[in-house]
Order: sequence, then C-alpha cells, then structure tokens
Amino acid sequence: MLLHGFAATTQQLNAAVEMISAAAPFRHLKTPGGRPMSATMTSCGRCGWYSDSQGYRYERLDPANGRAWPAMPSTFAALAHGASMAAGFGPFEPDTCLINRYAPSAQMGAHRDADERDFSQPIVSVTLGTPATFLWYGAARRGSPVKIRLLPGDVLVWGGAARKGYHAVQKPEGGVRINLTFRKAL
Ligand SMILES: O=C(O)CCC(=O)C(=O)O
Ligand SMILES: [Mn+2]
Repeated sequence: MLLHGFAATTQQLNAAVEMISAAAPFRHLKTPGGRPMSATMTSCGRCGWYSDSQGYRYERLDPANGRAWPAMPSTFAALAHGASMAAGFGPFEPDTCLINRYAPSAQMGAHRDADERDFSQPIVSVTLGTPATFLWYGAARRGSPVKIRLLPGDVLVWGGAARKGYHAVQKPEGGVRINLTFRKAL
C-alpha cells in the first residue's frame, strides 16, 4: 500500500539520518559473490542488515567498528508503527531500520526481503530526497512489474500475502535518494 506523503516530517528524518550515519557511516556492502552493491547502506536499531562473503544476515554489532548500531530514533519507530496501522497491518515494532543511500547512478535489482525471522510483520519503506521508481514484481521475479514513482515523504508498506514479494528500485531522478526500510528482523 502506498501512503502518499505520510512522512510529513522529512526534515527531522533527514537530520536523524545525518546523526546515524555520523556514528555508523554509509558503506558499500558486497554480495556473497563479492560484487559491491551500488547503494551504500547503514542501519540503526537492535541489529543491522549486513552482507559479505559469509552471506546476507543481521548483525547485532556493526562489523565496521564492533560497536552497537545507533539506537532507533523514537521518530522512526513512531512513523513505522503509524504507517503499518494506516496500511491495515496492525501494530508494528521494528527492531531495525536499514538506511539505503542511492547516488544518482545507484539502483537495486529485483530481490525479496527474506533474512528476517518473522514474516508475519510487514515491511515499511520511506522515501527521502530525490524521487525514484519502485518496481513491484510480486510472487515471481519475472514478468512486467507494477511501477510506482516514490516521492520524498511517500511510505510504501507491504505485508501479509505480499510480504515476500519481489521488488526493485531504479536509479533516482538525478539526485541522492535515501530510503528507510523498517523491519522486525530478530
Ligand atoms: O529503496 C527502496 O525503496 C527499497 C529498498 C529495499 O528494497 C531494500 O533495502 O531491501
Ligand atoms: Mn527490499
């Protein structure tokens, strides 16, 4: 479900991203096969999504420095909970927020979010910065996807039967795009 403009406080959210990335800098993670991902990433919360030759997983400490990930700001948790409620998926208490930073040349190929333990919980995804087109494939990675243009402040929520749907993101429209992806991972 697309909640257009649901994140009204984008300035506050951008400031929180600055704080988090000062403590846990954005970095190019590598796929298990050794290819660097084009978007840079960091996380906040009780764990952070990570990828290297050992595979895709959640780490409780940032492997870059051995410290805990920055705490999830209460504004983030409230936004994710509110979006889940508004989208009809009920109360949502994410334990992590993956933050993706897309430079103008960065994109994300088709994949599904499958490294979490509890698939009864939705994914809440927030766009900040420059617009980009999100592609929803659904149950299979093939066929022509539904295209959804995401503007700053837009929140996309998927859960229930769609929780493991395949999706991708095209390059941002000329500037830097930031995406917050809230998950119940542990
Ligand atoms: O940037 C987005 O809109 C989606 C990011 C995403 O799918 C992911 O981090 O798994
Ligand atoms: Mn995803």
